[in-house]
Amino acid sequence: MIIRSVNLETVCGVSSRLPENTQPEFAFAGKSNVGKSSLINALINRKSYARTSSQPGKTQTINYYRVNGAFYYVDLPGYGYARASVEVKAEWGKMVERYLHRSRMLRCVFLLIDIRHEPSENDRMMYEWIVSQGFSPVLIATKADKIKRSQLAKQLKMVRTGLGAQPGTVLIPFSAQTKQGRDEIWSLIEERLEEKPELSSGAASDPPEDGSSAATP
Ligand SMILES: Nc1nc2c(ncn2[C@@H]2O[C@H](COP(=O)(O)OP(=O)(O)O)[C@@H](O)[C@H]2O)c(=O)[nH]1
Ligand SMILES: [Mg+2]
Repeated sequence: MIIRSVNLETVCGVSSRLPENTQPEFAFAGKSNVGKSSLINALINRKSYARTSSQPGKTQTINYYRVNGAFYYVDLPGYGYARASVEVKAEWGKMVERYLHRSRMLRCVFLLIDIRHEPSENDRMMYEWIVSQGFSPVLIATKADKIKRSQLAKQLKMVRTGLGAQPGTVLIPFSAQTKQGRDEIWSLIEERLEEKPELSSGAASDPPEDGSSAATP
């Protein structure tokens, strides 16, 4: 994929309105430090455009990077800081849920899991949220350079099983260091750009399931 331009176009805080983009979005979800920003940097061919290694407790935002004036990479806030306060965790959940529920232009959600570790309770919850909003997440096993080649198959199986991933779920090992997996992810993005959205009905017009829905503006 040829990257001609990248722009950090929108940064949304907890209470900000989500932008009503008219171009396709590709979202990146996963726990803090799993490598979301590093993956986005690799996909836009920049060393450090998307911020890497943010500090714990930092303000949680949804960042929209517009690429080639044609589509967006959406960096979702990370989860799983043990030290994050209960309020921060609740805010994070609301933001991510609202994003998944509302974004009509969302073409694909990438869920990143560290290839070295068994998926956590939070990872499974994230997986379930994505599925329950009607998407089939593409799994990215990050930091593939940190394991031996001989361990690859075993670790990928652990990620799949640990998440309880549906059969046929795409799982791509990736390394920001060696760029292993980048071409495969690019091809997938190019394919999805050609296709119609995964959700045929407008998710945003769905009535909330109950009064406690987080998806209220
Ligand atoms: N060895 C290695 N380190 C990585 C890789 N991806 C990310 N990291 C490191 O992991 C840390 C967190 O990465 P970051 O992209 O900020 O994670 P984020 O919090 O999910 O956005 C940083 O120190 C990165 O340099 C990778 O593929 N290989
Ligand atoms: Mg980041």
